[in-house]
Amino acid sequence: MTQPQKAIAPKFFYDKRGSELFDQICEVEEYYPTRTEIHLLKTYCRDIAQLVGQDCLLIEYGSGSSAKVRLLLDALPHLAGYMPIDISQEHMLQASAELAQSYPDLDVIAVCADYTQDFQLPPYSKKPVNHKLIFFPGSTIGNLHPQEAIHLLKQSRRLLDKGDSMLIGVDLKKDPAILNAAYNDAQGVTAAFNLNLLDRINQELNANFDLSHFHHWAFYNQDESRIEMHLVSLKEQTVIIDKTPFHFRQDETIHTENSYKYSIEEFQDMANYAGFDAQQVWTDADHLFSLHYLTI
Ligand code: AVI
Repeated sequence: MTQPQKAIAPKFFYDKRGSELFDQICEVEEYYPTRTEIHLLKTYCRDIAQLVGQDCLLIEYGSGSSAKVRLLLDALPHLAGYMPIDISQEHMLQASAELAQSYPDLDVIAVCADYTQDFQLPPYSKKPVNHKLIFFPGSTIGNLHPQEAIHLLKQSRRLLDKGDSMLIGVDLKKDPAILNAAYNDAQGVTAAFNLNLLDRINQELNANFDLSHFHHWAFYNQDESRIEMHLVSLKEQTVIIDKTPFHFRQDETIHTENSYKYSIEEFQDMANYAGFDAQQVWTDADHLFSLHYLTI
């Protein structure tokens, strides 16, 4: 907030209310990524199962995508275990407990870690593991700058052995009108999700943001191949955060999120650069979203 371009990292969106609003975004008509990725998983889970084979340890980055991981859990034969990795312990333990109820024979090993930072997998020896598969759905990789995305891929590669793989959802470049609509839904759910950040700062950092004096703004930045989300100050104002005043000019913004979009080739090049082989890619008929199967 002290930089010339005020900015807040998008990971701060996801408090309880923010996570609920994100779940609602996934349901709105204009936000195609979730339903398209689910469609791809449903259509190709048998192909994925064949590539992975038996006794797989399924590692998931994040644990919020229970509907998606269930499709894999149902399709993969004789799983060695399921290891969700999430920074939010509370969220992960709840999601893991629900999965353990639905899959009583499944060995669930919940790991509390930040998968964007360097970390090690805990030793796992309960059942023989023939293959490790990292599942990273939702195009969450798009919320990282491309340099950070490469770093995450390299870090993921270090967790794997020869023959192991990564299944990753990546949102595709497309008509900017479709992208702009997806981040400006008519119901205003994305706007509420963006503005919730200010509510969170008010509550957690003793601040006095007036939400009616800020506006949600999302647009596709073609030069950078990314959706940018901002909160725009509708007037000149001063906001106090934990006793420190922050001045806003009229129309000054807080940059809250980038969501990078890639072509299939661009993402494959990035994966290659990070040491993966792009073995298989699936996309929908409208080329909205891609699911990449990478091996090492
Ligand atoms: C989580 N992430 C991939 C979403 C995206 O599309 O970048 C977050 C989001 N922001 C606004 N709508 C959805």
